[in-house]
Amino acid sequence: MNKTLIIVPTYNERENLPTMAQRLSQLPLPVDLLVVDDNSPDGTGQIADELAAKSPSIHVLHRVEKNGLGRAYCAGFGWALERDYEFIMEMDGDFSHNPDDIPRFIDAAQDADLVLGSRYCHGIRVINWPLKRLLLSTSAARYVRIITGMPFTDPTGGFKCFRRRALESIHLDAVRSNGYSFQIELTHKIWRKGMKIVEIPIIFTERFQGHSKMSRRIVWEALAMVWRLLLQNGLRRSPRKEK
Ligand SMILES: Nc1nc2c(ncn2[C@@H]2O[C@H](COP(=O)(O)OP(=O)(O)OP(=O)(O)O)[C@@H](O)[C@H]2O)c(=O)[nH]1
Ligand SMILES: [Mg+2]
Repeated sequence: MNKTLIIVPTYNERENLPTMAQRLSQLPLPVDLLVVDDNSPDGTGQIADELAAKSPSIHVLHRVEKNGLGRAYCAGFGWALERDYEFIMEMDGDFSHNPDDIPRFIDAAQDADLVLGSRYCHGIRVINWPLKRLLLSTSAARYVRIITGMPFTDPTGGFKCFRRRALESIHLDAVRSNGYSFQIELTHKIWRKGMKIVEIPIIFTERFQGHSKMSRRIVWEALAMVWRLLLQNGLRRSPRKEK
């Protein structure tokens, strides 16, 4: 067993998964892969099982139905915490996140509780997004910063590395959100405890095929979640120790 686990939630990623597994196995540092598949109709789960049968560093969690990214990640975190992983990462399975960035996350995580991959620190690095989508994302980032006081440039990003202690400090069962607000909620829960969070720059590449999952519902969920987080933090815009 390696010390680092990369959790990749999948829903219809059969074209991407084998290449992803191969790219991970070629990294300069050894990592384990956990695929969390929500019974993908395209058979991604079966492909994951075949990969796992060939490699002891690949694992699969099967879930019965499509239940959203947030639920899939929480299941993956629970699985990781039952084992001895020290570095636990979130990463998309569609190559929007570049697996070659993983060693930089692990470097930064030596001295942090949570490392956030940021598209927006020191400039904007997003490939293949319409301007509308980019404006929505950067405005969301500003909104989160203003309301909650969390000083990060990219709070909705989904390329992250948690130290074990950071995940152990939160009640995964109490995580409510599922869309982009899931990322905000998790980071806020760790930040308000006063844990150390750092950002590193990443390049995000939107998949060139398929449709955006962005919907009004996801936006509303995030808008409302930010206020709930402010309340949960006693209306403070800075970290505090929780009891
Ligand atoms: N297990 C699981 N994985 C999912 C679910 N929804 C998306 N994923 C996976 O999560 C990763 C990111 O999802 P995408 O579909 O690229 O969604 P996104 O990047 O947030 O959305 P767009 O950029 O708007 O397309 C991919 O690996 C997906 O296969 C889900 O409900 N369950
Ligand atoms: Mg994507």
